[in-house]
Amino acid sequence: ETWGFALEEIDGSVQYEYGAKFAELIKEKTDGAVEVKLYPYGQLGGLTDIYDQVQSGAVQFAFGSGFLGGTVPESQLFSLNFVLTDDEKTNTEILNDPAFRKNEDLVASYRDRGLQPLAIVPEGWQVWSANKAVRTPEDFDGMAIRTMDNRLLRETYSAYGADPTTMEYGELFSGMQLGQLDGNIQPVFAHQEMDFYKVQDYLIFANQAQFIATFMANSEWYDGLSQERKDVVEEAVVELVPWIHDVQTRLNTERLDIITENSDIELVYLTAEEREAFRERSLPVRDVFAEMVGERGTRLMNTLIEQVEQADAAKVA
Ligand code: 6CS
Repeated sequence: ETWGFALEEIDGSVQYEYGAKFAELIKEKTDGAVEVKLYPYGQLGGLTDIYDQVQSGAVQFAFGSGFLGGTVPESQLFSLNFVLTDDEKTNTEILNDPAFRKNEDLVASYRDRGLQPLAIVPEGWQVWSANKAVRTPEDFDGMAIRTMDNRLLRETYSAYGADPTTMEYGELFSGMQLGQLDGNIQPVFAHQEMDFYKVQDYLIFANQAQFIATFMANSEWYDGLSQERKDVVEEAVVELVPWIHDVQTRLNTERLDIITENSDIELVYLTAEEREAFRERSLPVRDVFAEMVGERGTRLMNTLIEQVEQADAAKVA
């Protein structure tokens, strides 16, 4: 038996590491009866092709992140800025606590589109790149910054004063090289492995959001699995939560060293005060989300916000 797993990223990425470990765990837990075959980004077409293929059952599993907003509008929740805590480990735990990961509203919003959400995978902070040091919303003025294809991100970067531009992942390098784009938003590992840093002068750390992908299955196929197979998938998913957290933090740290060793790119870290100016501008975008997704999605957003508040309060106590 072979299960196909489509990735939005190339060999060596966080999603690839996750997929390879998932394959290893599944093989082990089924005594070799199930093999998971990975399809790294590019093998099955573009990003939306990946979602089409998991929806149609051509592959059993896929990752879905920013571009998934067109397919599962509620998934744009993971594109909201300044919603999570400042601590990546805490965020990973909140998102994968059964209270959120198995939340009825979350599951229903994916299942309505033929998808079963299994895990929520943060892959590191979203870091801006640009050809100037962006420290204020005014610095974004007139900048063509590439966002993944969802309305929430476009609204967010418009609120910051930039000109959001959508482009496929595989076209970004030339888009920046040719000057069609002035800026980009990626976790550090992606700036490195896709060579984006070679055509940009600054990396700007605002800790405004983490890059978050949903690990998901075709729901009809998933429903048809035996309880034993479902348990195997669930066990692997649970084991992978702390495992991928460690991998992503290590990859993002190591790749930042590669970037600074191989280029004279400048690193800019926003102060708390500088971040605040962006945070304020991001708040009205929550209303845009609510308006786009209606009652169910709004309830889900409020659940997440509550859990973040509880985690922050527990930390202070
Ligand atoms: O920016 C993008 O389109 C892609 N970036 C990453 C790090 N993963 C997948 C996503 O589609």
